[in-house]
Amino acid sequence: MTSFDSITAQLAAQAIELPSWAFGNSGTRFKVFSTPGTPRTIQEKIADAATVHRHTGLAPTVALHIPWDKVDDYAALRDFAGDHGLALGTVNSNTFQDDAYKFGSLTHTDAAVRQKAIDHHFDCIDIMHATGSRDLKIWLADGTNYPGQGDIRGRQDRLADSLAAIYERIGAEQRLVLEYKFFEPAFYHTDVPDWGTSYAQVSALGDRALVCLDTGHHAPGTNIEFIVAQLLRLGKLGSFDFNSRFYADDDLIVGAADPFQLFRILYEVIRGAGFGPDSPVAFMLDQCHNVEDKIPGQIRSVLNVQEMTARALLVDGTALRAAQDAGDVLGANGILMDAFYTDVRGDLAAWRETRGLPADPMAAYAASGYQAQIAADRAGGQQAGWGA
Ligand code: LRH
Ligand code: MN
Ligand code: MN
Repeated sequence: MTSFDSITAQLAAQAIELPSWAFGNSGTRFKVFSTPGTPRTIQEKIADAATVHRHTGLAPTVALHIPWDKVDDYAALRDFAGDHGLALGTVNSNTFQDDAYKFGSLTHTDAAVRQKAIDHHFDCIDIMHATGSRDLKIWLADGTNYPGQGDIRGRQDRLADSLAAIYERIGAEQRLVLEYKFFEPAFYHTDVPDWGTSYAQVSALGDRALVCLDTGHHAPGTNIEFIVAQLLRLGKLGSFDFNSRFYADDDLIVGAADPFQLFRILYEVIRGAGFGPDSPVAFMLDQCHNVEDKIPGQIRSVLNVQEMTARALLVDGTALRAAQDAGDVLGANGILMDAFYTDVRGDLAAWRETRGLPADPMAAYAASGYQAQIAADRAGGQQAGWGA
Protein backbone atom coordinates (compact mmCIF):
# COMPACT_ATOMS: atom_id res chain seq x y z
CA MET A 1 0.00 0.00 0.00
CA THR A 2 1.05 3.60 -0.57
CA SER A 3 2.90 5.09 2.44
CA PHE A 4 1.49 7.90 4.56
CA ASP A 5 4.60 10.02 4.01
CA SER A 6 4.01 9.99 0.27
CA ILE A 7 0.53 11.54 0.57
CA THR A 8 1.22 14.42 2.99
CA ALA A 9 1.92 16.98 0.25
CA GLN A 10 -1.52 16.25 -1.22
CA LEU A 11 -3.15 16.41 2.20
CA ALA A 12 -1.48 19.75 2.92
CA ALA A 13 -3.26 21.31 -0.07
CA GLN A 14 -6.72 20.24 1.06
CA ALA A 15 -9.27 23.01 1.62
CA ILE A 16 -12.87 22.53 2.73
CA GLU A 17 -15.22 25.51 2.68
CA LEU A 18 -17.50 26.04 5.67
CA PRO A 19 -21.11 27.24 5.33
CA SER A 20 -21.88 30.35 7.39
CA TRP A 21 -25.28 28.86 8.19
CA ALA A 22 -23.77 25.87 10.01
CA PHE A 23 -22.91 28.23 12.87
CA GLY A 24 -26.47 29.51 13.28
CA ASN A 25 -29.25 27.72 15.14
CA SER A 26 -31.15 25.25 13.01
CA GLY A 27 -33.66 22.52 13.60
CA THR A 28 -36.64 20.73 12.22
CA ARG A 29 -40.19 21.87 11.66
CA PHE A 30 -40.84 20.53 15.18
CA LYS A 31 -38.33 22.58 17.16
CA VAL A 32 -35.25 24.75 16.83
CA PHE A 33 -33.04 24.28 19.88
CA SER A 34 -30.67 27.11 20.65
CA THR A 35 -27.03 26.52 21.55
CA PRO A 36 -25.30 28.90 23.98
CA GLY A 37 -22.84 31.13 22.15
CA THR A 38 -24.63 31.00 18.81
CA PRO A 39 -23.49 33.87 16.55
CA ARG A 40 -25.77 36.90 16.26
CA THR A 41 -24.11 38.34 13.17
CA ILE A 42 -22.24 37.18 10.09
CA GLN A 43 -19.09 38.63 11.69
CA GLU A 44 -19.50 36.27 14.64
CA LYS A 45 -20.08 33.36 12.24
CA ILE A 46 -16.85 34.26 10.47
CA ALA A 47 -15.02 34.40 13.81
CA ASP A 48 -16.30 30.87 14.57
CA ALA A 49 -15.29 29.61 11.12
CA ALA A 50 -11.83 31.06 11.72
CA THR A 51 -11.68 29.06 14.94
CA VAL A 52 -12.33 25.87 12.98
CA HIS A 53 -9.53 26.78 10.58
CA ARG A 54 -7.12 27.65 13.40
CA HIS A 55 -7.59 24.22 14.94
CA THR A 56 -7.46 22.20 11.72
CA GLY A 57 -5.72 24.16 8.96
CA LEU A 58 -8.43 22.77 6.69
CA ALA A 59 -11.03 25.48 6.26
CA PRO A 60 -9.64 28.71 4.80
CA THR A 61 -12.91 29.96 3.28
CA VAL A 62 -16.49 30.50 4.36
CA ALA A 63 -19.56 30.48 2.12
CA LEU A 64 -22.27 33.13 2.33
CA HIS A 65 -26.01 32.67 1.85
CA ILE A 66 -27.84 35.76 0.60
CA PRO A 67 -29.94 37.35 2.09
CA TRP A 68 -29.22 35.45 5.32
CA ASP A 69 -25.76 37.04 5.42
CA LYS A 70 -26.76 40.42 4.01
CA VAL A 71 -24.58 43.36 5.03
CA ASP A 72 -24.23 46.92 3.76
CA ASP A 73 -20.53 46.71 2.93
CA TYR A 74 -19.24 43.46 1.44
CA ALA A 75 -15.75 44.81 0.85
CA ALA A 76 -15.54 45.52 4.57
CA LEU A 77 -16.77 41.98 5.27
CA ARG A 78 -14.05 40.64 3.03
CA ASP A 79 -11.47 42.62 5.03
CA PHE A 80 -12.98 41.42 8.28
CA ALA A 81 -12.64 37.80 7.10
CA GLY A 82 -9.08 38.51 5.96
CA ASP A 83 -8.21 39.87 9.41
CA HIS A 84 -9.41 36.53 10.78
CA GLY A 85 -7.26 34.56 8.34
CA LEU A 86 -10.15 33.61 6.05
CA ALA A 87 -11.40 34.44 2.58
CA LEU A 88 -15.05 34.63 1.60
CA GLY A 89 -16.06 31.81 -0.70
CA THR A 90 -19.14 30.69 -2.57
CA VAL A 91 -22.16 32.96 -2.68
CA ASN A 92 -25.39 30.96 -2.37
CA SER A 93 -28.52 32.55 -3.75
CA ASN A 94 -31.88 32.15 -2.05
CA THR A 95 -35.13 32.21 -3.99
CA PHE A 96 -37.04 30.01 -1.62
CA GLN A 97 -38.33 32.26 1.12
CA ASP A 98 -40.28 35.05 -0.57
CA ASP A 99 -44.05 34.75 -0.97
CA ALA A 100 -43.56 35.64 -4.64
CA TYR A 101 -41.81 32.28 -5.17
CA LYS A 102 -44.68 30.11 -3.96
CA PHE A 103 -45.09 28.61 -7.44
CA GLY A 104 -41.48 28.91 -8.57
CA SER A 105 -38.68 31.40 -9.08
CA LEU A 106 -36.50 31.00 -12.20
CA THR A 107 -39.19 28.70 -13.63
CA HIS A 108 -42.25 30.79 -12.74
CA THR A 109 -44.89 31.36 -15.43
CA ASP A 110 -44.99 35.08 -14.56
CA ALA A 111 -42.14 36.96 -16.24
CA ALA A 112 -42.11 39.53 -13.43
CA VAL A 113 -41.43 36.86 -10.82
CA ARG A 114 -38.74 35.31 -13.00
CA GLN A 115 -37.12 38.74 -13.38
CA LYS A 116 -37.22 39.27 -9.61
CA ALA A 117 -35.36 35.96 -9.17
CA ILE A 118 -32.87 36.84 -11.92
CA ASP A 119 -32.30 40.25 -10.33
CA HIS A 120 -31.54 38.54 -7.02
CA HIS A 121 -28.81 36.59 -8.79
CA PHE A 122 -27.48 39.81 -10.32
CA ASP A 123 -27.26 41.19 -6.76
CA CYS A 124 -25.37 38.04 -5.74
CA ILE A 125 -22.91 38.57 -8.61
CA ASP A 126 -22.33 42.17 -7.47
CA ILE A 127 -21.63 40.82 -3.98
CA MET A 128 -19.18 38.29 -5.45
CA HIS A 129 -17.24 41.10 -7.08
CA ALA A 130 -16.94 42.84 -3.70
CA THR A 131 -16.10 39.69 -1.73
CA GLY A 132 -13.73 38.23 -4.31
CA SER A 133 -15.84 35.07 -4.54
CA ARG A 134 -15.46 32.74 -7.50
CA ASP A 135 -18.63 30.65 -7.35
CA LEU A 136 -22.32 31.50 -7.55
CA LYS A 137 -24.22 28.48 -6.28
CA ILE A 138 -27.84 28.11 -7.31
CA TRP A 139 -30.19 25.71 -5.62
CA LEU A 140 -33.87 26.08 -6.45
CA ALA A 141 -36.86 25.03 -4.39
CA ASP A 142 -38.88 25.15 -7.62
CA GLY A 143 -41.18 22.24 -8.33
CA THR A 144 -44.75 21.05 -7.93
CA ASN A 145 -46.71 18.92 -5.48
CA TYR A 146 -49.34 17.39 -7.74
CA PRO A 147 -49.41 15.87 -11.21
CA GLY A 148 -50.81 18.42 -13.62
CA GLN A 149 -50.05 21.35 -11.30
CA GLY A 150 -47.39 22.69 -13.64
CA ASP A 151 -46.10 22.16 -17.15
CA ILE A 152 -42.89 20.26 -16.45
CA ARG A 153 -41.55 20.87 -19.95
CA GLY A 154 -42.35 24.59 -20.01
CA ARG A 155 -40.68 25.00 -16.64
CA GLN A 156 -37.45 23.49 -18.03
CA ASP A 157 -37.54 25.94 -20.93
CA ARG A 158 -38.05 28.94 -18.66
CA LEU A 159 -35.30 27.68 -16.36
CA ALA A 160 -32.91 27.52 -19.32
CA ASP A 161 -33.76 31.12 -20.30
CA SER A 162 -33.37 32.43 -16.74
CA LEU A 163 -30.06 30.63 -16.22
CA ALA A 164 -28.76 32.02 -19.52
CA ALA A 165 -29.49 35.57 -18.33
CA ILE A 166 -27.62 34.92 -15.07
CA TYR A 167 -24.69 33.17 -16.74
CA GLU A 168 -24.24 36.06 -19.12
CA ARG A 169 -23.69 38.34 -16.12
CA ILE A 170 -20.95 36.38 -14.30
CA GLY A 171 -17.36 37.59 -14.64
CA ALA A 172 -14.66 35.87 -16.66
CA GLU A 173 -13.12 34.40 -13.49
CA GLN A 174 -16.42 33.43 -11.96
CA ARG A 175 -18.44 30.23 -12.21
CA LEU A 176 -22.09 29.23 -11.88
CA VAL A 177 -22.74 25.94 -10.09
CA LEU A 178 -26.21 24.40 -10.25
CA GLU A 179 -27.20 22.12 -7.38
CA TYR A 180 -29.76 19.36 -7.83
CA LYS A 181 -32.07 17.73 -5.31
CA PHE A 182 -34.68 15.07 -5.97
CA PHE A 183 -37.37 16.29 -3.57
CA GLU A 184 -38.25 18.85 -0.90
CA PRO A 185 -39.82 21.31 -0.54
CA ALA A 186 -41.67 20.16 -3.67
CA PHE A 187 -42.77 16.55 -3.43
CA TYR A 188 -44.12 15.53 -6.83
CA HIS A 189 -41.49 16.99 -9.09
CA THR A 190 -38.45 19.19 -8.61
CA ASP A 191 -37.21 21.30 -11.53
CA VAL A 192 -33.56 20.31 -11.02
CA PRO A 193 -33.98 16.84 -9.50
CA ASP A 194 -30.86 15.02 -10.61
CA TRP A 195 -27.34 15.30 -12.00
CA GLY A 196 -28.56 14.71 -15.53
CA THR A 197 -30.88 17.70 -15.47
CA SER A 198 -28.24 19.89 -13.88
CA TYR A 199 -25.73 18.65 -16.47
CA ALA A 200 -28.12 19.35 -19.35
CA GLN A 201 -28.85 22.86 -18.08
CA VAL A 202 -25.24 23.86 -17.35
CA SER A 203 -23.96 22.32 -20.57
CA ALA A 204 -26.25 24.64 -22.51
CA LEU A 205 -24.68 27.63 -20.76
CA GLY A 206 -20.94 27.23 -21.24
CA ASP A 207 -17.61 26.19 -19.74
CA ARG A 208 -17.96 28.13 -16.52
CA ALA A 209 -21.27 26.51 -15.63
CA LEU A 210 -20.89 23.32 -13.61
CA VAL A 211 -22.81 20.88 -11.43
CA CYS A 212 -22.88 20.96 -7.62
CA LEU A 213 -23.32 17.57 -5.98
CA ASP A 214 -24.88 17.68 -2.51
CA THR A 215 -24.36 14.23 -1.01
CA GLY A 216 -27.72 14.37 0.81
CA HIS A 217 -29.76 15.02 -2.32
CA HIS A 218 -30.17 11.51 -3.73
CA ALA A 219 -32.64 8.69 -3.34
CA PRO A 220 -31.53 6.02 -0.85
CA GLY A 221 -29.28 3.48 -2.49
CA THR A 222 -28.01 5.82 -5.20
CA ASN A 223 -24.43 5.09 -6.22
CA ILE A 224 -23.08 8.61 -5.68
CA GLU A 225 -19.48 7.72 -6.55
CA PHE A 226 -20.67 6.68 -9.99
CA ILE A 227 -22.16 10.16 -10.50
CA VAL A 228 -18.86 11.64 -9.35
CA ALA A 229 -16.93 9.54 -11.84
CA GLN A 230 -19.29 10.45 -14.68
CA LEU A 231 -19.33 14.20 -13.99
CA LEU A 232 -15.53 14.28 -13.72
CA ARG A 233 -15.30 12.37 -16.98
CA LEU A 234 -17.51 15.00 -18.57
CA GLY A 235 -15.55 17.88 -17.00
CA LYS A 236 -18.66 19.18 -15.26
CA LEU A 237 -18.21 18.51 -11.55
CA GLY A 238 -17.85 21.95 -10.00
CA SER A 239 -18.38 21.43 -6.30
CA PHE A 240 -19.58 19.29 -3.43
CA ASP A 241 -21.94 20.11 -0.63
CA PHE A 242 -20.84 17.46 1.88
CA ASN A 243 -23.09 16.16 4.63
CA SER A 244 -24.52 12.79 5.58
CA ARG A 245 -27.96 11.34 5.86
CA PHE A 246 -29.79 8.34 7.19
CA TYR A 247 -33.19 9.05 5.63
CA ALA A 248 -33.70 12.24 3.61
CA ASP A 249 -31.78 15.53 3.38
CA ASP A 250 -30.67 15.15 7.00
CA ASP A 251 -27.65 17.52 6.76
CA LEU A 252 -25.79 15.57 9.45
CA ILE A 253 -22.01 15.56 9.93
CA VAL A 254 -20.25 14.31 6.79
CA GLY A 255 -18.92 10.79 7.22
CA ALA A 256 -21.11 10.17 10.26
CA ALA A 257 -23.79 8.02 8.64
CA ASP A 258 -21.71 6.11 6.12
CA PRO A 259 -17.91 6.56 6.29
CA PHE A 260 -17.44 3.91 3.61
CA GLN A 261 -19.57 5.86 1.16
CA LEU A 262 -17.48 8.98 1.84
CA PHE A 263 -14.34 6.94 1.18
CA ARG A 264 -15.75 5.62 -2.11
CA ILE A 265 -16.73 9.13 -3.22
CA LEU A 266 -13.29 10.53 -2.39
CA TYR A 267 -11.58 7.65 -4.12
CA GLU A 268 -13.44 8.51 -7.36
CA VAL A 269 -12.64 12.20 -6.88
CA ILE A 270 -8.94 11.38 -6.68
CA ARG A 271 -9.16 8.80 -9.49
CA GLY A 272 -10.80 11.41 -11.73
CA ALA A 273 -8.25 14.17 -10.95
CA GLY A 274 -10.85 16.08 -8.96
CA PHE A 275 -8.51 16.53 -5.99
CA GLY A 276 -5.67 19.01 -5.63
CA PRO A 277 -4.99 22.72 -6.01
CA ASP A 278 -5.39 22.65 -9.81
CA SER A 279 -8.66 20.76 -9.71
CA PRO A 280 -11.88 22.57 -10.52
CA VAL A 281 -13.75 20.72 -7.79
CA ALA A 282 -14.55 22.80 -4.70
CA PHE A 283 -15.14 20.97 -1.41
CA MET A 284 -17.80 22.52 0.79
CA LEU A 285 -19.83 21.45 3.77
CA ASP A 286 -23.58 22.01 3.81
CA GLN A 287 -24.69 20.95 7.25
CA CYS A 288 -26.77 21.84 10.27
CA HIS A 289 -25.94 21.16 13.90
CA ASN A 290 -29.32 20.90 15.55
CA VAL A 291 -28.39 19.29 18.86
CA GLU A 292 -24.59 19.32 19.04
CA ASP A 293 -22.28 22.31 19.50
CA LYS A 294 -21.66 23.87 16.12
CA ILE A 295 -17.92 24.65 16.16
CA PRO A 296 -16.83 21.16 17.26
CA GLY A 297 -19.44 19.82 14.82
CA GLN A 298 -17.63 21.61 12.01
CA ILE A 299 -14.21 20.55 13.30
CA ARG A 300 -15.36 16.91 13.39
CA SER A 301 -16.70 17.30 9.84
CA VAL A 302 -13.53 18.61 8.22
CA LEU A 303 -11.48 15.99 10.10
CA ASN A 304 -13.78 13.27 8.76
CA VAL A 305 -13.20 14.50 5.21
CA GLN A 306 -9.45 14.68 5.83
CA GLU A 307 -9.34 11.14 7.27
CA MET A 308 -11.27 9.63 4.41
CA THR A 309 -9.21 11.59 1.87
CA ALA A 310 -6.04 10.16 3.43
CA ARG A 311 -7.43 6.62 3.24
CA ALA A 312 -8.49 7.14 -0.38
CA LEU A 313 -5.03 8.50 -1.25
CA LEU A 314 -3.52 5.33 0.24
CA VAL A 315 -5.17 3.08 -2.35
CA ASP A 316 -2.46 1.38 -4.38
CA GLY A 317 -3.68 2.41 -7.82
CA THR A 318 -1.13 0.37 -9.74
CA ALA A 319 -1.94 -2.84 -7.90
CA LEU A 320 -5.65 -2.13 -8.18
CA ARG A 321 -5.54 -1.69 -11.94
CA ALA A 322 -3.46 -4.82 -12.34
CA ALA A 323 -5.99 -6.81 -10.33
CA GLN A 324 -8.87 -5.28 -12.29
CA ASP A 325 -7.23 -6.04 -15.63
CA ALA A 326 -6.51 -9.60 -14.53
CA GLY A 327 -10.14 -10.12 -13.61
CA ASP A 328 -9.12 -10.69 -9.99
CA VAL A 329 -12.45 -9.74 -8.45
CA LEU A 330 -11.64 -10.38 -4.81
CA GLY A 331 -8.04 -9.22 -5.14
CA ALA A 332 -9.18 -5.85 -6.50
CA ASN A 333 -11.83 -5.51 -3.85
CA GLY A 334 -9.24 -6.41 -1.19
CA ILE A 335 -6.85 -3.68 -2.35
CA LEU A 336 -9.57 -1.04 -2.02
CA MET A 337 -10.68 -2.38 1.37
CA ASP A 338 -7.09 -2.47 2.70
CA ALA A 339 -6.91 1.30 2.25
CA PHE A 340 -10.39 1.84 3.69
CA TYR A 341 -9.58 -0.14 6.83
CA THR A 342 -6.28 1.69 7.44
CA ASP A 343 -6.52 3.78 10.60
CA VAL A 344 -4.76 7.01 9.66
CA ARG A 345 -5.61 8.92 12.84
CA GLY A 346 -2.22 8.44 14.51
CA ASP A 347 -0.28 9.46 11.41
CA LEU A 348 -2.52 12.48 10.89
CA ALA A 349 -2.10 13.59 14.50
CA ALA A 350 1.70 13.40 14.31
CA TRP A 351 1.72 15.16 10.94
CA ARG A 352 -0.52 17.97 12.24
CA GLU A 353 1.98 18.66 15.02
CA THR A 354 4.81 19.02 12.54
CA ARG A 355 2.73 21.76 10.90
CA GLY A 356 2.09 23.67 14.14
CA LEU A 357 -1.48 22.40 14.47
CA PRO A 358 -2.95 20.57 17.46
CA ALA A 359 -2.57 16.79 17.18
CA ASP A 360 -6.16 16.43 18.35
CA PRO A 361 -8.17 19.46 17.18
CA MET A 362 -11.33 18.32 18.98
CA ALA A 363 -9.54 18.11 22.33
CA ALA A 364 -7.66 21.36 21.69
CA TYR A 365 -10.91 23.17 20.98
CA ALA A 366 -12.56 21.73 24.09
CA ALA A 367 -9.60 22.91 26.18
CA SER A 368 -9.39 26.33 24.53
CA GLY A 369 -12.14 28.03 26.52
CA TYR A 370 -13.62 29.49 23.30
CA GLN A 371 -17.02 27.81 23.79
CA ALA A 372 -17.43 29.19 27.32
CA GLN A 373 -16.28 32.60 26.13
CA ILE A 374 -18.82 32.89 23.32
CA ALA A 375 -21.57 31.52 25.57
CA ALA A 376 -20.80 34.32 28.01
CA ASP A 377 -20.35 37.02 25.37
CA ARG A 378 -23.27 36.34 23.07
CA ALA A 379 -26.87 36.46 24.08
CA GLY A 380 -29.79 35.59 21.78
CA GLY A 381 -28.07 33.80 18.87
CA GLN A 382 -29.56 33.70 15.40
CA GLN A 383 -31.27 30.97 13.50
CA ALA A 384 -29.44 29.73 10.44
CA GLY A 385 -31.78 31.60 8.17
CA TRP A 386 -34.97 29.58 8.08
CA GLY A 387 -37.44 31.62 10.07
CA ALA A 388 -34.90 34.37 10.70
C1 LRH B 1 -31.01 22.65 -0.12
C2 LRH B 1 -29.60 22.99 0.28
C3 LRH B 1 -29.01 24.08 -0.61
C4 LRH B 1 -29.30 25.30 0.22
C5 LRH B 1 -28.95 24.78 1.59
C6 LRH B 1 -29.34 25.63 2.76
O1 LRH B 1 -31.47 21.52 0.57
O2 LRH B 1 -28.80 21.84 0.28
O3 LRH B 1 -27.63 23.91 -0.78
O4 LRH B 1 -28.56 26.41 -0.16
O5 LRH B 1 -29.59 23.51 1.60
MN1 MN C 1 -26.77 21.90 -0.44
MN1 MN D 1 -29.85 20.18 1.10
